[in-house]
Amino acid sequence: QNGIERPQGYTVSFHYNPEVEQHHFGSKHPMKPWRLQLTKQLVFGYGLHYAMDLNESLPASMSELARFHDNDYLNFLRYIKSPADIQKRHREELNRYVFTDEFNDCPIFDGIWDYVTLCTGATLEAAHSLSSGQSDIAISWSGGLHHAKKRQASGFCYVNDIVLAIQHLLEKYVRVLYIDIDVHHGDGVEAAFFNTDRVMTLSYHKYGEFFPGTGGPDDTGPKGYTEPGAYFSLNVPLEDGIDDKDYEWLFRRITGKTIEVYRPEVIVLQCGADSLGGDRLGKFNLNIKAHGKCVEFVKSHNLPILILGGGGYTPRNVARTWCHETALCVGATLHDELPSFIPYRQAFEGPSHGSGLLYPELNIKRLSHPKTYERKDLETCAARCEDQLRCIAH
Ligand code: V1S
Ligand code: CA
Ligand code: ZN
Repeated sequence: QNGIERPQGYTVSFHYNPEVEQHHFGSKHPMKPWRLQLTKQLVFGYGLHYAMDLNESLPASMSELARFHDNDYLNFLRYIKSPADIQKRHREELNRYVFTDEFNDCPIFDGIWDYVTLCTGATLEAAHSLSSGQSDIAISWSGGLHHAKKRQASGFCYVNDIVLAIQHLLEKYVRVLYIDIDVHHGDGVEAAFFNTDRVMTLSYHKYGEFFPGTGGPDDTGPKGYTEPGAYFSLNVPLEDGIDDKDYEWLFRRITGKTIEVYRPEVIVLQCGADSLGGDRLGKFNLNIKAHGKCVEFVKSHNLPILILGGGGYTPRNVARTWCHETALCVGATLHDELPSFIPYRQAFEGPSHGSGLLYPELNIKRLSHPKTYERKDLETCAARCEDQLRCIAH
């Protein structure tokens, strides 16, 4: 079994459906579902599947999706059949629900309903695995689609699997902490639980002339300060070029304090890999190990964790990151040389010049964005978050 053993004392489950990987948003679109195939190939190539319960999940049902989403919106996604359909029918609905232009964030593509129901099905199954006590850490890399709203697609996300999973977890747990390390603000999740203190949302993201434009320092929840959700939305807006050392320092300080003050019973961690250096859309400079340190830190609190994917637009780096984080979940140490027998091994190359792997290792280092902040900005940011957390301490 390649030296990979089952973790002792806790169970990790892995939820996926290989059909998801076959869908295409379009050649110019940054979202590439085949990054999930690369991830799975690495996970299996390293033998990590021996250390987890593997679950090929079913699509989510209409009634499961309707627990958050509007029926008319779901029916639109369900019955729009192909891009050709768009030309003939649905023009009015299209503008209402997904907008349209040449570089559309949320295009209609073949099999869109299968895609959204399969992504959501994997996350819901993972949430159920936690709530039923079957696993202690449940992983769904096709989930983490944090921008989708009740009746509108946004930022490559059509159905908000995270909101649906948290709704399920709330049937068992009193307090759910949602942490989001995608480079974008987790606006859809924040909005869905804005008015409750049973879900605390904590998002780290780039802020300022960057999609979706929300998640500023004053975005802390409803402004009537006696309302239940007041102060339970915590946002950490960051500048371009944040590096490993600074991000780790900030993440440990703010997340540690949040867990101490909020005392969640379960944690949902969105691990968007667009916060890595070298990402096609992101602006941060994190390396794979630093991204993984966030997973390790959350895991060290010994609470049930739902681990989700999200953004990540340089597929070879996304696969490396999520494989490394799967290994952290099961407690395995991986050798740095990529397994030699994985299919499409050349997909792990960088922009290559000639034959042979340019980046044959798991832990490649990529720095690409100039740093545009100073240490004192981070101190101010951390202090402001701690002030906010004092408002909910009881
Ligand atoms: N940044 C960025 C970006 N790039 C694109 C894009 C590029 C090419 C295409 F063919 C289609 C779209 N869209 C955006 C962003 C949306 C980012 C979504 C991130 C999702 C996530 O990682 O957080 C979770 C999965 N959209 C915009 O910036 C909006 C526009 C304002 C500019 C781009 N055009 C295409 C739409 C309007
Ligand atoms: Ca985020
Ligand atoms: Zn993102």
